[in-house]
Amino acid sequence: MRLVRYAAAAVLIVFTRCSGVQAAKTGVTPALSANQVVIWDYKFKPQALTVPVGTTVNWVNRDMTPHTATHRSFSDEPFDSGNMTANQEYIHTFKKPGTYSYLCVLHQGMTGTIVVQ
Ligand SMILES: [Cu+2]
Repeated sequence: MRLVRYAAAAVLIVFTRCSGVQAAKTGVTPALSANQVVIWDYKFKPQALTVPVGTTVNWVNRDMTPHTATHRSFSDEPFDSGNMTANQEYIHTFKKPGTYSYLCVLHQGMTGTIVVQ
């Protein structure tokens, strides 16, 4: 009887550990809201986003590392989030149609595009 209880406890522990691993795997990518760019693992997700004129786009940094979303321009609407620390957000409202390429000034391989129609 004592042995059966021990075995049942062992099975429960193994089961709990396995389901814990599965939860961690499915929880890797943070959920995206409409008109939101999530910064995750040194990438802008989605990398390209198309929105109508007048849309407010929200960036949120889910990395522990600071990042920026920066579009420097004299010809259309420049924007610059400045350094976003972990979980910090930045918003910009796009008033003119165009293709806005942007990057993280701290990691210049991190690039994204907002297409405003
Ligand atoms: Cu960065």
